[in-house]
Amino acid sequence: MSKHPFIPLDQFIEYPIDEMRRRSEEFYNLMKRRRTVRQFSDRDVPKDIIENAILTAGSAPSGANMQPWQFVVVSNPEMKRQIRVAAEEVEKDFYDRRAPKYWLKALEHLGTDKNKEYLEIAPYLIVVFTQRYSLDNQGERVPHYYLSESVGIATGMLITALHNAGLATLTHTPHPMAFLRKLLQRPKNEEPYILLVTGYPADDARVPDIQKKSLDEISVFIDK
Ligand code: IYR
Repeated sequence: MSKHPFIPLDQFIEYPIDEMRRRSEEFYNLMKRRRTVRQFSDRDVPKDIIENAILTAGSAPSGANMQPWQFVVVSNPEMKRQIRVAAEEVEKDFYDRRAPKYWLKALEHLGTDKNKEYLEIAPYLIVVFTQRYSLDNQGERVPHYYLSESVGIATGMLITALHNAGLATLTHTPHPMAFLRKLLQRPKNEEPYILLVTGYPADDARVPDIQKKSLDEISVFIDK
């Protein structure tokens, strides 16, 4: 017998075609309502909803099932303040000096700037870290594989789960992000990947009038 046991796939559900179609439409209709927001309410969100979303993210496929991610959930006001201060420092440098003109031009219609007030206002900041390796029982390094693919998939599932629960998110990628590892005291095998600002949108939140590409633009089908 193999020393790696396999079990039956008894959790797969096959739906009748009509139901598949209905589910695919309903899910699309749900997901296309997701918008990135930059104005958050300070209303609290029950922690167990965040926990369920993280469990969903943690169910993502990953290279060799190494699950090379760590989610640091910050609701502590002082830590949020410190993250805001540090993020605004790097963003100020980005907007005032580092960013080439064409990049700033590409961002213009989104209304972004160096002010990151929402990092203090939103009830949760979920900081996603990649883990480059883990340590086995002997303290030996176990390499992880396909980090950005794995953590990217998990982050997509996290955003989806939070939206499905009725929460808004903003994917924030301050650059450079090393300050997050320091502030959150993460070990040296971890690197910040993305920060998800999470909560309810502000009552008067406004979003840019932007469109998604059509199916024709984003796909090609090589038919039978
Ligand atoms: N990280 C900066 C700039 C920024 C860059 C891109 I590309 C965006 O889609 C949005 C923002 C910021 O957070 O403002």
